[in-house]
Amino acid sequence: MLKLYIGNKNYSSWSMRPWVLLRQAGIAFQEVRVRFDSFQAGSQFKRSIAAVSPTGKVPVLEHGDLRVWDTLAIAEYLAETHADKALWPADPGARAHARSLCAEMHSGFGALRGSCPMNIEARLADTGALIWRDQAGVRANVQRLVDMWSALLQEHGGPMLFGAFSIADAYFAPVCMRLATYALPLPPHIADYVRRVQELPGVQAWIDDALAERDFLDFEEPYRLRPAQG
Ligand SMILES: N[C@@H](CCC(=O)N[C@@H](CS)C(=O)NCC(=O)O)C(=O)O
Repeated sequence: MLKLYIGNKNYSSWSMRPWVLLRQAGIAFQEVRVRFDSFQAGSQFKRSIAAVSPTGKVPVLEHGDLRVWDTLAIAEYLAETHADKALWPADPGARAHARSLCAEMHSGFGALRGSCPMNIEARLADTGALIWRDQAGVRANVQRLVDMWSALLQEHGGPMLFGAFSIADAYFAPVCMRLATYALPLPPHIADYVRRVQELPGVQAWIDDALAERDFLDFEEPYRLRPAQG
């Protein structure tokens, strides 16, 4: 049985990607949640994760004696071991394109990631409006997403980036959550894609768990003093 080590579902954008991929593809796995804490050396999180990964980070996939860390490596391992699930697009050109996007996500979008950390439970439209007004880097990152997604949705006809759901959509699922939380301005066809991603059963299951978590962590909260009511 595959085992996936993840962090808090409300906050851990990297954990969300392989979890959504596994769930959406219908691959059975066991989830092991390692609660976030300060990330200081010697913290409970670091001690727990040190037992399974040399990086001290989540996600980590365990398959028997094998451990795979880093999201892209996990996605590639799942694609290789579950060829029947077509996790990458079938066409080699489309597959190379999808890999480029995931690599770009992995190493890029620093302004959006830095200024708009994932926080599924929060509603931060006013904060998002200030970020949008003041941060050209965030506006440029969102424009890149709009250009990239528009071209793919047009080329492949939707509903997902390469037609059917693929690793690329799992990769951008946490980005969709950020765009929604901070209510960043989007053209209607891109807002529709964001909504479709949020409505995928695998994403919905993650969101439901994140909302049920109720684990407010100050160090993950640059914009809030307390959790949402209710
Ligand atoms: N490149 C890594 C990034 C993993 C990562 O940064 N994970 C965060 C949680 S979302 C983490 O474990 N942070 C702990 C730390 O920074 O000490 C991947 O793709 O998996």
